Amino acid sequence: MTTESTLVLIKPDGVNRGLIGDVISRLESTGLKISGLKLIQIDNELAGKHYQEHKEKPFFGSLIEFITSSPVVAIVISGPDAIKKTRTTMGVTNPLESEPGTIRGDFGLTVEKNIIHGSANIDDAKREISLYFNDDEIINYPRSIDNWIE
Ligand code: IDP
Ligand code: MG
Repeated sequence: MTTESTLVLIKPDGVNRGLIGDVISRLESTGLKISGLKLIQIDNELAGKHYQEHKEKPFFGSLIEFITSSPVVAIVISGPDAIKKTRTTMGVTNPLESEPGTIRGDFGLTVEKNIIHGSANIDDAKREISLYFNDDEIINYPRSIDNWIE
């Protein structure tokens, strides 16, 4: 078990469909901790940096258009194995293949508009968190329940 941090985005479809609360509630109820949170309008430059690994993909243009189409909620989630636990809670990329009970499985229909982003690994998490948050926007604080989840 390693304590780590991951970047979550509630994508434009999640924000516009009124799912911010549901998504945050599911992540919070795992026991993971919110250590950074903001509403942000992603511009083309930030979108390109965020999705740099997909630059050559046929869906890249559409993905950039989608992720810049409205504000998103950016969240830093921290705790034991936060990266893997967040990905498991999200479901897989395609909501059609995501199990019921996962965020994408319960709320999504199409592979592009799949509600939520979560960093894939520790290097991506560090890089992505620094794209969205300054150091002083991330707060490490103890919760009285921490002893019950770690
Ligand atoms: P992930 O979000 O599960 O890590 P990635 O493969 O990293 O999935 O893709 C990033 C995002 O790009 C996906 O969440 C989805 O919004 C979009 N995407 C991935 N594959 C496709 C596709 O085949 N068509 C359209 N959009 C896609
Ligand atoms: Mg990914």
